[in-house]
Amino acid sequence: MPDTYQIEADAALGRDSMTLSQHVLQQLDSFGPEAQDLSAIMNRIAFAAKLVSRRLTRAGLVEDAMGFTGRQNVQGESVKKMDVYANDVFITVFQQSGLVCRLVSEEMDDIYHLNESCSTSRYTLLYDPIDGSSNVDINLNVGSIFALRRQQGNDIDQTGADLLTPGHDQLAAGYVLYGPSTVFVYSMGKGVHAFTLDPSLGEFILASENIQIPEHGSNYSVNEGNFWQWADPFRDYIRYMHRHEGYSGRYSGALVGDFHRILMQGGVFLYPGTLKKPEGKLRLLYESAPLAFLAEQAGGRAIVGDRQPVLDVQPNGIHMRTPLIIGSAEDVALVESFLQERSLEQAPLSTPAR
Ligand code: P6P
Repeated sequence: MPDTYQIEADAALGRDSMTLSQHVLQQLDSFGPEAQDLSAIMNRIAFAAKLVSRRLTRAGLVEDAMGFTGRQNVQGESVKKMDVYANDVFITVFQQSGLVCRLVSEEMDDIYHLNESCSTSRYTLLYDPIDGSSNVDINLNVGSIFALRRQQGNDIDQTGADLLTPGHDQLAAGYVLYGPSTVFVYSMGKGVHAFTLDPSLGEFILASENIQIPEHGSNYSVNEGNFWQWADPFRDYIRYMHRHEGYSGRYSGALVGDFHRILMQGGVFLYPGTLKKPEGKLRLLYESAPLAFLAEQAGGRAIVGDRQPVLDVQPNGIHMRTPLIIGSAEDVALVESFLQERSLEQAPLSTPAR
């Protein structure tokens, strides 16, 4: 009978040896060429995350790492130096890899073709290289968000029209949270799994498997500074939060950190449409849809302002925005009830009373 030390040592080795690439192969239950490619792609994303994490850790020490570039991106947002660095990292780690043919990034107006890989790869990576970059200069958490899609057809005209399909078509999705530790969360449609970067190994080590969002949580995460710009159902919902015990407002200004809290503790994150931006602020293809994929894989929900599931939305462009309500099933349903309430009031009288 092995002694306790041996059992604990074996458990530690077992845990420490479950790296991201091994986990992906285990998830795919295959060692075939496609599984190897997907494992290599996830490993490349993880390598990009390590480079970004290292830069963020040193940002206060490295000349010219923080602050603004003076440019605006396709979103009309001021571009931070860290946005540019992180975007360049993702391009660099996939160049000459043969793994990904096309890149779609918040920081690039158009699809970026890695032509040297397009003859061998059928994959497109869509990503927000640094989400929440306003937090970079004040050393608060930021993240990267990604989605992987398989190319449909040959995209001869290079318009990427095949990418404009609902989020159900995503092959994989995930994010990296750059916080006190760097956490890599992903799903390939078989549950949501989290890995923590062990700097001593330079590896992402499995931390949690098959994460489930609690059915309900006390957190509601929204920028209440936009209250005056919201439609009445959202104002009524926030008033309900204020008047009922058991709710806590938590909002970091960085979607990845706010969503990770919801994933682990439950609750709901909202970014409704506003008077200025009725379509909302968050981008569908590389922010809302990847997180919606994860939320549904973890037993939660994600809808847009008109109660449509995020994953059903038909994109009209690679930088399309949608409102986002995402989190625990019960807490999303509570927001939804206010949307239904309002639509019932506006509905014809024949609608049955609730
Ligand atoms: P606001 C960051 O710019 C971001 O895209 C998300 O990470 C975040 O949730 C949101 O915008 C914050 O926007 O309008 O509340 O500052």
